[in-house]
Amino acid sequence: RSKQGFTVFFTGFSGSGKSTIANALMIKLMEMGGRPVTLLDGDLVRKHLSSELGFSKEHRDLNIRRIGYVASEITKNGGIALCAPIAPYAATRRAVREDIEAFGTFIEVHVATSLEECERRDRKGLYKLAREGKIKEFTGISDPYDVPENPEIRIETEHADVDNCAHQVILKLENLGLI
Ligand code: GGZ
Repeated sequence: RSKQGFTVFFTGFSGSGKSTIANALMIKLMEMGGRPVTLLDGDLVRKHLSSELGFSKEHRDLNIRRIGYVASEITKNGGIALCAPIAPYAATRRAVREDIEAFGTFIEVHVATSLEECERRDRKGLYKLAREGKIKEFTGISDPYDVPENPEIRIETEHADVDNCAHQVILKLENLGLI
């Protein structure tokens, strides 16, 4: 009997490491073979599915609900969906969880890199622009982020390398009998 589908949903600040960990996880899962793995990365979703959207609460919610819908279809068909948007609103994350749990397992992963650390790294220079007011509604600076209260996994990236972070997710998936 083939295994059920599932969605791993990463949430965290810009620059927290969501995409990097999700990519490393995707490679590990693909190497295991068997089931298709789809990565719905924040950047690519914004480009291909949500190009008309900005960063108001309404637009972020629409973006997240679209990601949730695609992930639920993948999950329904027995696949693996990895999502990596900021997803700042707890209520919206809960709605996506409900959409997906109708068909399979939802694993919320809080990439808990602190705002201070994300801003210190500032890989894309966006925090600087946000501080200068050149980017409005920037998550953590001038827009909210609801810290997940009960994620299935919380990753403290300041104490682990990328491979180790991805491995933490693999262990959880094994424990749940999903892989
Ligand atoms: C947050 C923004 C903003 C604002 C542009 N706030 O590090 P990045 O660049 O590549 O990731 C961020 C990405 C956030 O898009 P998401 O689709 O993940 O957000 S949400 O889940 O809230 O819909 C950042 C960039 O877009 N970016 N402006 N104002 N991040």
